[in-house]
Amino acid sequence: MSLLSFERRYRVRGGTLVGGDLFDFWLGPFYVGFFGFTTIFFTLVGTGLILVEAAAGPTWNIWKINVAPPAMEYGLGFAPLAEGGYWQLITICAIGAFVSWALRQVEISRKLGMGYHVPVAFGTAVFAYVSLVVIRPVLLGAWGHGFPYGIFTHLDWVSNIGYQYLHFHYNPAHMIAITFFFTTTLALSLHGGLILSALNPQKGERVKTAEYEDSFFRDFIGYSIGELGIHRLGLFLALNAGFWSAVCIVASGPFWTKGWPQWWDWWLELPIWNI
Ligand code: UQ2
Repeated sequence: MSLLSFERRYRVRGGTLVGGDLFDFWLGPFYVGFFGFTTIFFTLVGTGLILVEAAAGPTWNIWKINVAPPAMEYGLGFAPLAEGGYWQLITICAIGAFVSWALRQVEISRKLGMGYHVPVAFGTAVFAYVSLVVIRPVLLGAWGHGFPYGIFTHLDWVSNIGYQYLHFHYNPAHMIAITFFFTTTLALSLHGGLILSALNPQKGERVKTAEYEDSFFRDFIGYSIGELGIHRLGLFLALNAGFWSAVCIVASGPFWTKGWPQWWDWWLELPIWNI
């Protein structure tokens, strides 16, 4: 079945969460849906607000443009536009666009009778962002704890928060997150390498089957995780990378205020050292 005839066959009505049949149509290759509209709406408004704030700011240098969150004094209230209000509206638009994008994935999954793995995966990345600009600021009592929207300024923010906890690499959840990020790249490089080695042969060579892929890893390390298994592992590793990133930053402040090196004092305080 060619791709076009497949798409015609599976471009079915229904599966919408909101709006019934009203938004249930395609624009060229794109499914629209209610959440297609809300995605476009929030994206245009949010991007427009960034441009408005940039126009009021001191520079058009792309590296230096900055949209700062409100000062701590505003707590969890609304700030005047030029004093963090733009940041607040832009954050609302960003979350609106990201959540709309995820719900559009849900509608397409329902339409096709597929699992929700894609929106769950994307939702984990959205959760990591929301933990930085909503969950942690709310737990700390001020929107000023959110990170600034600027290329250099968000790097400065990360650096400053790191130093605030003396040595962020001692944060155990940060360690776990990094380990998952690195293991994700290991798994994807193994998988990508294996698939290309089998399915993209030299001119005149035959494409190799899944048995070759299994045999490679059985010969190599005595174990093959399998065609389905490698994708389960990849999703597991990637979701955990995002999840533990969220945990490590929400822990910093709301649940731990000292330097992260001191967290490890529990080891020195174990009663066994007093024997
Ligand atoms: C595999 C397999 C694949 C793969 C890969 C493996 C046929 C096409 C990459 C090998 C992966 C293993 C053994 C797991 C490694 C574990 C970690 C934590 C990185 O067996 O089956 O399918 O792509």
